[in-house]
Amino acid sequence: MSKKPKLSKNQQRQIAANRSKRLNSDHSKSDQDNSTLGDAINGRVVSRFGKHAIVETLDESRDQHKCYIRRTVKSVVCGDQVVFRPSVSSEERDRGIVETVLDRKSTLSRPDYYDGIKPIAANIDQIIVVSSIIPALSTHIIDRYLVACEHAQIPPVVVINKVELLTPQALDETKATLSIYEKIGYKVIFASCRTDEGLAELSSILIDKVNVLVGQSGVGKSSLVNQLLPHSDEVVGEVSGNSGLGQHTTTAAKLIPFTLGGELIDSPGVREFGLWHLPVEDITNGFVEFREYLGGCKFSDCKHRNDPGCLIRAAVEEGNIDAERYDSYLKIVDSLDQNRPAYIKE
Ligand SMILES: Nc1nc2c(ncn2[C@@H]2O[C@H](COP(=O)(O)OP(=O)(O)O)[C@@H](O)[C@H]2O)c(=O)[nH]1
Ligand SMILES: [Mg+2]
Ligand SMILES: [Zn+2]
Repeated sequence: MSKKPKLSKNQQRQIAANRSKRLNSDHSKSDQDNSTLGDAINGRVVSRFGKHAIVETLDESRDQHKCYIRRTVKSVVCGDQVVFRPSVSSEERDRGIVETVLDRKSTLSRPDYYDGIKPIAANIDQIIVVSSIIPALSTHIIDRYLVACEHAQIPPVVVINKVELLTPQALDETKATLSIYEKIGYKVIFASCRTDEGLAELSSILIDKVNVLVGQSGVGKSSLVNQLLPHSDEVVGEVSGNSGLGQHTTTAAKLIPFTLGGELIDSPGVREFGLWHLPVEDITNGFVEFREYLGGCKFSDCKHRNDPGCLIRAAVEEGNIDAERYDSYLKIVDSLDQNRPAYIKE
């Protein structure tokens, strides 16, 4: 049960109205005198905070401009492709302005108590799902992230970190367990920040892509970023603040180039992106190996449990769908009902 008070529809509407009134009232600077603005050009948002965005030009120079955001622009997030007018004034307080946001090819979102589902980053090419041997390897948690990636339609890669802690025999067993992911089309990389195992392979798949790293606290995300970006100074061993529902993440998402190529979008909000706000059908679709059977069950509202004529269940029994993945699926569906906030209908 959520500890948050339940608000009525009317109360929620009132809060949203008050909020947007407040946001619009102190926006006078965002429509500053046009004489300090240059011609409109294309750019990309590399950082987003408060009423500002840092926009980088797309040419070799990659000049960065601090910009306000035009009132008519609904949302701007890190990774967005935008049209903006840079400031041509020498006054530090003058800013450029983001005029429009181009269509996103992918969006990472998170639930927000007042605003519903809120985008947190855009145009991500690949999600690195990090898991580790210690505290404990959980394929169920990997499955949850994979579903979220499938839903966002962003290809994931699975990284298992801290493998130097395993005996050769235990490593073989772990590889056998995880071969199920390779069978259904996911790449799995076994890595160690201690021995550098797998890091060259990981580096090579990041090149030319905008990446995010997700995974539970303690699996080694910051350690991996430090290996891939030696000057990044990520704090290792730090548990990121609980930026749960309704609380705003204070650390801005930012886009950082990797030393060997490719880029990383990082922020606590991005790292914690999850799937509890999804409807059941999206969970089902998020299990890629289920897809070929969907629509074929005897009953159109099949829950894929003990329903007669269920093709998913039959595929599990025949060994065509991995039983652990199927259990994982049921567990995720069961967990949804407990976590779904009042404003999202099933
Ligand atoms: N044994 C071992 N420990 C690691 C490895 N990578 C990270 N750690 C340790 O795991 C802990 C959590 O790492 P951190 O990078 O902060 O994880 P994050 O919470 O995902 O950012 C720290 O004590 C790291 O030193 C690894 O490859 N092997
Ligand atoms: Mg960390
Ligand atoms: Zn079914």
